Amino acid sequence: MSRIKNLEDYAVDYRKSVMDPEAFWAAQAERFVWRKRWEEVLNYDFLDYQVEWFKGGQLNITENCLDRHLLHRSDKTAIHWVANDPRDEDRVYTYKQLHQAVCQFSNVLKNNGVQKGDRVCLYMPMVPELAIAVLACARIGAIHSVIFGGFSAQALADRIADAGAKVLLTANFGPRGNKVIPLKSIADEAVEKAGGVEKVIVYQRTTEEVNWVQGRDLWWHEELEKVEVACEAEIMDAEDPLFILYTSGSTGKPKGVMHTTGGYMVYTAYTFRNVFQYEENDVYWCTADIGWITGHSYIVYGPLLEGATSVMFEGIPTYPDAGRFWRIVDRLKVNIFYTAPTAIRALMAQGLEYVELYKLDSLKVLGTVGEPINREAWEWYHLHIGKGRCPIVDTWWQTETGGIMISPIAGVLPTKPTYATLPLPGIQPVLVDAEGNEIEGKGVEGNLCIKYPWPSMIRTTWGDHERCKNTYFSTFKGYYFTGDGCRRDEDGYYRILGRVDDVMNVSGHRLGTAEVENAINMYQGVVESAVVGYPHEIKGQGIYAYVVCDSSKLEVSTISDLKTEIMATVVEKIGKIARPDKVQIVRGLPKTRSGKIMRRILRKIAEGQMDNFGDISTLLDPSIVESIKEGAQKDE
Ligand code: 6R9
Repeated sequence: MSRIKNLEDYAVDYRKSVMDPEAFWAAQAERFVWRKRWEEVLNYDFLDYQVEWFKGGQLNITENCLDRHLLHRSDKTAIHWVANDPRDEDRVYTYKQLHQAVCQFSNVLKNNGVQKGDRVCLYMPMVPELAIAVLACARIGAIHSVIFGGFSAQALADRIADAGAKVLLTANFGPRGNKVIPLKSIADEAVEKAGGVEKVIVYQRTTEEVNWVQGRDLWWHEELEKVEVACEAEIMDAEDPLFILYTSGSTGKPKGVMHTTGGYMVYTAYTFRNVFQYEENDVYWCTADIGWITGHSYIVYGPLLEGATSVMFEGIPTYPDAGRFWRIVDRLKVNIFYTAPTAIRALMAQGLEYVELYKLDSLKVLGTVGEPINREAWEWYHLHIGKGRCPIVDTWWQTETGGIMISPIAGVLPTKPTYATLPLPGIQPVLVDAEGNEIEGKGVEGNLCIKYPWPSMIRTTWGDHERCKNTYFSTFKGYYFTGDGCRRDEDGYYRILGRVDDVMNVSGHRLGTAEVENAINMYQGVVESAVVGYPHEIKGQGIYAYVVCDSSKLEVSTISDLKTEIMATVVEKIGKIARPDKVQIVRGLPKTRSGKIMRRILRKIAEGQMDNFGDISTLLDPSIVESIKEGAQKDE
C-alpha cells in the first residue's frame, strides 16, 4: 500500500481512521501474510480495560519480517552492523542470511526446551545476535524480554523473576566506548538471585574468559553446531504475547509492559513507513539500544517488516570521539537518522569540528525520540546535521504505545521546533483537566490522554492486570492516560511538556522517583529519602536525592563518604543510569501533617529557586525548608 505523500493524503487518511477505524486498520493489515484471516478487527473496553485487535487471525511476525522478503529482497542488506571499535570490521546480514540465522537460532532455543509461551530474557550487547535472538523467540512463539545491558544484577534479577524466565541469553562481555561490561558475571549474580533459570546461553563477543556453571551455561556457537538450519514458524494468534518490556512507573517496582503479535506488527510497520518515508533503497539508522522500546519497534520490527536496510551500532556517540555518528553516516551513506535529544545535546557541546570533517549530504530525514527536545538542540540538529534541508520528525510515544503516536510525517507535515506536531492517523489525542473533562480548543494545556484504541497499545502489565488498569485507565475514566502533560497551540500542534507523574526522564531513560528512593533506602543507615528530577543541560533531567541518615551513621562517616556510598548503592541496585547527580544529606524532609512529602518544594530547591515556595504553613515543621535551602547553597 502506498504511503501518505502530501497534506491531503494525511487529511484523508486521518478522517478515515476516525470515521471507520476498523476499516482503516483492516486495510493496513491486508499488506501482511496471515495464516488465517481475522474474524473481528477490534473489540475493546476502556472502563474495565481489555482490547483485542484482529481477533481470530493467525500469523507469525517473523514470516512477515523475513520469509516474505525472500522473493524480492533476499540479497538486500537487512542489518549492517558497526562495531564499537572503529578498527573492527562491519558485519552485514542480507535478508536471506538473517532468515537463516534466525531459523537456526530458533532451533537452538527449541533444543534447549523453550516452547511457545515460555519467557526468554536477553541481556546482551548491541550485536546482530541480539536481533537474531529476539526474532528467534518470536519465530517459535516464546515471549522475549530484553533487559538493557546497563542494568545491574539486582535489576536484572528482579526482571527475570517477574517474567518467570527459564532461559537467559547473554554474552561474555559487551564493549561500550572504552569500557567493557562484564555481562556474564552480572548475569551469574542475577540468575543466582532470581532463581528459575535453567539455561544460560552465552554469546562469545570477546576472547576474555568467564566463570562457567557446568550444566547450566552453554556457548552460543557450540549450540548452533548442534542444530539444523530450517525452522518452520510457529503459528500464533494475533493476540498471543510477543514480548514483555520492563519500564518505570510512579511506584517502585518496574512494570512488564506486554505487547501482542498482530496489532503490534501492523502499527510498527505503518508508522515506520509513513513517519520516516522510507524508500526502497534508503539506508536507515536508529541509534537506540534494543533494550528499549525504540530499539524493538524501530530497529527490529518496523524496519524489517518494511524490508528496510538498517544500520545497527554497538558503540556510543562519543567513542573514539564526538564525530563517530557522523563518520558512520558519511561512510554508509545513511539517509534516515533517528536519535535522542540527549545525544544531540552531548555532541553539540563538543563543538562543530567533529561535524565538519564529514559529508552528511546523504541525509534526507532526521528524527528524535525519548524526551522533549529543546529549541537550541533542535536548531543545531536542523542546521548543522540536516544542513537546513532535512525535516526533523520529533516523535512522541511510549513503551506502552508500542509505536510512534504524535509526530510530523517527514516532508509531509510541517515541523516546528519543540513540537511533536500532529497525531498520526488512527490516534485520537485529547487534553483533559484534573477532573477528567476534555479541554477543547486551541492554545490550551492539559493531561495528555488517548480516547480510542490503536493496534499496538499495551495489553497488560505482566502478571498484574489490575496494575495496568489502575495506571492507565483509572485516572481519567474512559481514556488511556499517558502520564504526560501537553500543550495544543494556536495551530492545533501538540507540544509535550514532560511527565506529570513521579517519573523522571534522564538522558531519555525513564526512571521512577520511587524506584531510586527504594534503592537509596537500602543503604544501611538511611532513614528515608526523596528524589526529584531537575533540569540538566545534557541529560534533560538530572537526579537530585535528599537523604535523611540516622544519627549513629552521621557520627561515624563523613558527609562525602556517605554521598559516595549512597550513589554506589543506587548503581548496584539499578545501574549507572540511575546514579543521582546530587545527593544532599538533610535532617528531615518537608512533610505535611498527614505525612506527605511536599515534592514541589524539593523540586524548586533542586532547580536552584530558593524562594516562592507558596504556602508552606501546612508543613509539620516549616523550619526544615530553611535548613534544606541552606544545605543546598552550601553544597553548590
Ligand atoms: C519511546 C520512548 C516515554 C516517555 C513519554 C514522554 C517522553 C518520548 C518524546 C517524549 C517529548 C518526545 N517522550 N518521546 N517527550 N517529546 N518526542 O521514549 O518510550 O522510554 O517509554 O518513554 O518519554 O514523557 O511519556 P519510553
